[in-house]
Amino acid sequence: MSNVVNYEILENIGVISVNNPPVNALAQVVREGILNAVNVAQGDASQALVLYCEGRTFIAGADITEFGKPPKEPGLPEVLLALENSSKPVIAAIHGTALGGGFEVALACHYRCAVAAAKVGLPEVKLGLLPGAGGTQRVPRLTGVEAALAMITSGNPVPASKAHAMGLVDEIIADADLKSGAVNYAQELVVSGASLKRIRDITIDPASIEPGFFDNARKKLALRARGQIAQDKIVSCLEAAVNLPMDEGLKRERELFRELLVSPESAAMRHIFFAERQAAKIKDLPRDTPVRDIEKVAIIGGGTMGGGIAMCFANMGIPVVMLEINDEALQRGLDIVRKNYTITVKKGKLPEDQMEQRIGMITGTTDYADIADVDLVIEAVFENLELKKEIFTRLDAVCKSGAILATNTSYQDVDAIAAVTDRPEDVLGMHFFSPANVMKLLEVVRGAKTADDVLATAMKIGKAIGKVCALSRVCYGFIGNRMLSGYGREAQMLLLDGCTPAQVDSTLENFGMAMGPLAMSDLAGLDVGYKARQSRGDLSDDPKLFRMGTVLVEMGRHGQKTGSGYYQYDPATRARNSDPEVEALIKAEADKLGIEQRDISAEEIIARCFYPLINEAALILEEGIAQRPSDIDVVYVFGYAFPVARGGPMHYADQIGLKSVYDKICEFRDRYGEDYWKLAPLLQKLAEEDSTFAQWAAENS
Ligand code: 3H9
Repeated sequence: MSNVVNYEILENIGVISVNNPPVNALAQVVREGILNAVNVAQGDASQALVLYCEGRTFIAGADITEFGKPPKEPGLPEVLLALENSSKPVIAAIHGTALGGGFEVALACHYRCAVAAAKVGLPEVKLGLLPGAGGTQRVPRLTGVEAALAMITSGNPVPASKAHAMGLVDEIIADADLKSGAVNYAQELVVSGASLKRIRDITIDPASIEPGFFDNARKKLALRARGQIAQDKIVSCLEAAVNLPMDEGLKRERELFRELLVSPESAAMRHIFFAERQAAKIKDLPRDTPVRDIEKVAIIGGGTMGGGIAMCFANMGIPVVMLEINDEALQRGLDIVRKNYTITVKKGKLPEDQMEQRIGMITGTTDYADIADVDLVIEAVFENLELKKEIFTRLDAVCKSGAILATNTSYQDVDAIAAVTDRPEDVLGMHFFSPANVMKLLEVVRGAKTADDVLATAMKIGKAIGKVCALSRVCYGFIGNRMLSGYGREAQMLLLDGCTPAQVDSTLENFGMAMGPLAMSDLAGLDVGYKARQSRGDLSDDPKLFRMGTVLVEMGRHGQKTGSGYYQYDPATRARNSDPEVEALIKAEADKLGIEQRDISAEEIIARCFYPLINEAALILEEGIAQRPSDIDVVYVFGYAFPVARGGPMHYADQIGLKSVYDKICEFRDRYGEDYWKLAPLLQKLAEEDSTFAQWAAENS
């Protein structure tokens, strides 16, 4: 037997132990090892079998790195069949996270026991897949179809206690040592003469399903998970679980799993899975770079951003001091935090006592002396470089030696901020995205002098508070906002060229964006962009540039907050409606500028809006601002709601082909001029070599 899977007999129980770090994924050697062990156990003295995993977790799923490669025997279904058909009861002993194929292994066993801290789940949908080894057939037989639908289409893991209540887990093991606890449980089952409980023997009565249930589910999912084709196929599998015998249901599930496995959506989502983990690694920092302890945090500024950041730490039980300029502003900040938590409680996502506990983690002050002992300060005041410099001068004077001083700036020069301190090595950017307690992305901005342990600490604490971290060097807007500039510009230019706001937004929403750029500007406030443009000296004075955004603000149409912007908003429901007045206004502005309006295709809208992102990203890579193309994808998927099923702008560009992106940009350059469409040399080079960003990354890793 391989070292990866061991088999031993403890008293009268055969114990199969899997040891395939880091997460015991079901690589070929694991599948083969389990199959062999089950076969051996059929002829030995054991009276029951326990399937147990060493290390931090039970099997966390199929080995995703094997997807797309030629399949190797034995396949997972064969292993599951052997477990299910064992003549002796098999008990899965779960700790950590039993996920995907790992949980499907457990479901093929006759019993499942788990430690209280364990979680079980079928997260395949997050990889653009569906559970391909019986999950869609066995879970509904235990939980009922509705609960199974919720579990499989969300992909979210379920804690052991809930799984127990749902019937997915038979026993919670209280022993500190799971292995011996599971062996004891197995012995109890043997003594009681427990039967071979096979989930396949349960049938679901089709009459128990309300008419229209599956159609309604499909409609809801199409809205919630735009562009994610796996959702619809999961519904089909559940229908099969209700209407077909088990083996036919399994066959249907397998067919649909295979279709998804070769889909571009799943390739994109698997790309993002690995990209997210890769982004957390800093190329020139060894994995064992020391980190500083973060036990107390200060947030400077109690606005929406500061309040959201404070919540991220409070949620993890890390005490936070919020510092504001005066008592009134401080109270406002603390009130924002309470309001946000109250909304979460009302949605049923947080028990009230936990809300009070979390709010209790956040104290307030107006005195810098009160933050002298914190380990990390995050400044989150408004975007004014002089103000930020003033704050960092004060922080330098008051904070203890070794404290990390971070700015949450979205645009400003982190090096200029660091330079006002006597400890630029302790300074970096930690750029959260609004609302900070919700958005997953954290751009960690490395200053010219930022120390290695400061960076490593920021990455670690970012992960601890549930963020996906990506590293950026210093430039105006860092990775994300720097790229965004061309996207917003073209969305507005398209209006002058003949599009309506609804046409631009709905095209990009059909592409998969959660919200189109013009509706998004209305949400953020058109005055925000207007003010930001006024403070920039480097923008061209071309009257076409950001024309409609400027005109609307000057008319008092600031977006949702004034009830109108690019759209009109229903005061009661906030629903957006096209506004003929805006459409006439756009036409009038185009006339004034001598622009002949024309019909514009969806294809052009997509290219005009997204290709500037791709071109700017190529510059960002060449300049070394981002470490890798996949980091840029992570920034866009987690910070800007770029559709995960497209894999981020760089993966998307590789899929369409860089030559085709390049040719289109050349066409736009010839039509609109080099000021707006200046080709990135890296994009040109890769296009001419018929290469991809992924290939470039592999050569430059
Ligand atoms: C499936 O099961 C299909 C079946 O239905 C049907 C089959 C027929 N494979 O996340 P971490 C690596 S689909 C290969 O940082 P954590 C990961 O890349 C699968 N590698 O740790 C990283 O590598 P590195 C369904 C994997 O503690 C390292 O392990 N299952 C896999 O924060 C540590 O990962 C899932 O989707 C894998 N399955 O979180 C579960 N999983 O160190 C996916 C991880 O080189 N996994 N790696 O960067 C997870 O959600 C998290 O990894 C987990 C641990 C919660 C388990």
